[in-house]
Amino acid sequence: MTTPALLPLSGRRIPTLSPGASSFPHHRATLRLSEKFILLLILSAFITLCFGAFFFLPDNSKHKRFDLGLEDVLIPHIDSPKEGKHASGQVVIHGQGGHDEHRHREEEESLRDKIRADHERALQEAKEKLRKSRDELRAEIQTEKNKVVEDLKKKDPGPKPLPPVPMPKVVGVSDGEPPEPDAKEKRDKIREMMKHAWDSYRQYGWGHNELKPLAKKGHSTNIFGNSQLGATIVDALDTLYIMGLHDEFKDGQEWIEQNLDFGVNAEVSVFEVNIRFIGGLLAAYYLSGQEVFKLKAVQLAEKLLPAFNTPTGIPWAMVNLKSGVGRNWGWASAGSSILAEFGTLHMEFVHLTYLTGNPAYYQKVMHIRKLLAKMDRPNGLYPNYLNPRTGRWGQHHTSVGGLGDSFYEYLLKAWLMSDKTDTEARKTYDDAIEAIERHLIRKSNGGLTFIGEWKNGHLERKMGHLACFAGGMFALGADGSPDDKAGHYLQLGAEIAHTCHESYDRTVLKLGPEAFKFDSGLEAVAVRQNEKYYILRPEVIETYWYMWRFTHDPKYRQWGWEAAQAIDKYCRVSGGFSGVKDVYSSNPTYDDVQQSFFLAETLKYLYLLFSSDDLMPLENWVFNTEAHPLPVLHLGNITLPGSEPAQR
Ligand code: DMJ
Repeated sequence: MTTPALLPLSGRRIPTLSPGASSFPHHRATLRLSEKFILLLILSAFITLCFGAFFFLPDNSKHKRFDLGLEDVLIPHIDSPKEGKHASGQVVIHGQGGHDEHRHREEEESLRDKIRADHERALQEAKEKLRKSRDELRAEIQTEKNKVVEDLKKKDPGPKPLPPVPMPKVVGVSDGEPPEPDAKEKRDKIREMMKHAWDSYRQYGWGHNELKPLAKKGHSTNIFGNSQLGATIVDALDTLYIMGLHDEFKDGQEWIEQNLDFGVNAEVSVFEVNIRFIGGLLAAYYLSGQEVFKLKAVQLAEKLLPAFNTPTGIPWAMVNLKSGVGRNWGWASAGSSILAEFGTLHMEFVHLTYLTGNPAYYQKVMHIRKLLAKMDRPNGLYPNYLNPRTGRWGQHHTSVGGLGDSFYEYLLKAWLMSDKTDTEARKTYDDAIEAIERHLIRKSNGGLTFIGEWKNGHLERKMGHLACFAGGMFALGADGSPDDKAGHYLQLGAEIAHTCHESYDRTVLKLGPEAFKFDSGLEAVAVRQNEKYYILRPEVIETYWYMWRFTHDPKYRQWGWEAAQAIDKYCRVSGGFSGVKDVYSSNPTYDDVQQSFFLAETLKYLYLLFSSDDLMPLENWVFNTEAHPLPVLHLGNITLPGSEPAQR
């Protein structure tokens, strides 16, 4: 399960060889080598002895035989000054007679002396070797072996070190202590909640993906392929760092160094692993500067690449980390891939290309963008399903909530993350939002702005908790929107924040349901039992935070605090925090899952809401859809490798 640890060595990185692991092939090579060495030794001694014996034969016979051989092979035949073929077929050079003959004799003599001296020296060396004791010989062989191992190490320095890239300026990783004592107190409380969530996981679920806070044991779901990848550790790292929980951060880092292995036979969700693991590891790397996070992110990213081997280059939803075999969710329309899944890779993949110099990541996401740009869009809307074999849309269902949400988010964030140079992404975002506003956003009879869902030509007046993130997205995208509509989009963000707050406020627990309706006299309330749950989701609090940053309207802190109190009151148990099954019941039952995104997102957004704005300023950081902050890449006139015409 362990991977070779990397240690710095004079500016480069080479693997430390663990015994019996990566050193094994070298060991085999040296064994073969020592056998060869002994054979060679014996052979050279034998040959030398033969030659030696030959030289010590009586002079006459020795000279005669030698002359014959040399003449036949080396000495030019003297006949004519031209080169030509002898009757025997040998190539001969014809010379001039007596003087030459004398010179040849001298040359022959000196050559003979040289050969004799060489052979005598070789014989002497062989004799000395044979005089050496076994131990001396062994020691010599060992020295030779070590030399070979060293040479091999030099030739094979293990995993290719990543190219040095300028670390983007990481601004705003400050303490962020708010000047208002009241905000400080609330922030301390959020930090305490994070401690409780982390400590509980540490105690009962360490190494598992998530925690069952009531059963007090590990938990996992199919998005992680039922393998123990420590999702909560990876997802929580940057929150711990931002909150200054450095011992806990170190604990997490140690687990990752020693245990996080992606060579497992696990079928994982490409999207979830990208946003939680790659996003989490990259953010931890940028915040802490610890190389291990970057290396793990790259190792994992390599495992995801086979998912793109489809006829269209639209990735499969799932991939087996070991075999690289991909497939789609059984429930997805007509074997389709999901818009919010294949459309939520851009931020992380651009950073991967930036950090590794490998153009593959950038090219994969740009290929997806190009392919989507060429497709017809019903009413300008993007359906949630796209078949990766045929390249055709599946069911015409459009949503800014589940299945669609972060696709739109990443168009905007691609532009922001590129220091606003990726204008293609911005234009695609603007066009998509315009169509969404025209076809999906409505006002309820009670005056609440909501985002419905488009299903086969019909607007469903239902909004999911997931769609509540869009309030923050509209506010974040306000600046830079076309036709001077910045004020309009900030207002739209505020209206969505208000509606989502209503969905919380109209429940018994003051926590929002999974989905709520604006139909038949209903205003922001859930109807079906299976829509009444709250699973510690972040989207409403996320929107409060963005709205706070852009307006500093104190109501957003107030609303955030209401949610924090409700979570602490109704979701907190002795073994962590749990989701609840019915937010309209005063006596709710627990779902017994502490989701990893509770630590990655919900608590992070709450903490930032009560911090000063100089902690993670939005000019320098862009939060991925799992709230993992990635720095804006001020690439200037540097082009990313692969930014030439995209290929697959
Ligand atoms: C998170 O994993 C991400 O925010 C994702 O984009 C949507 N759902 C969950 C949280 O609800």
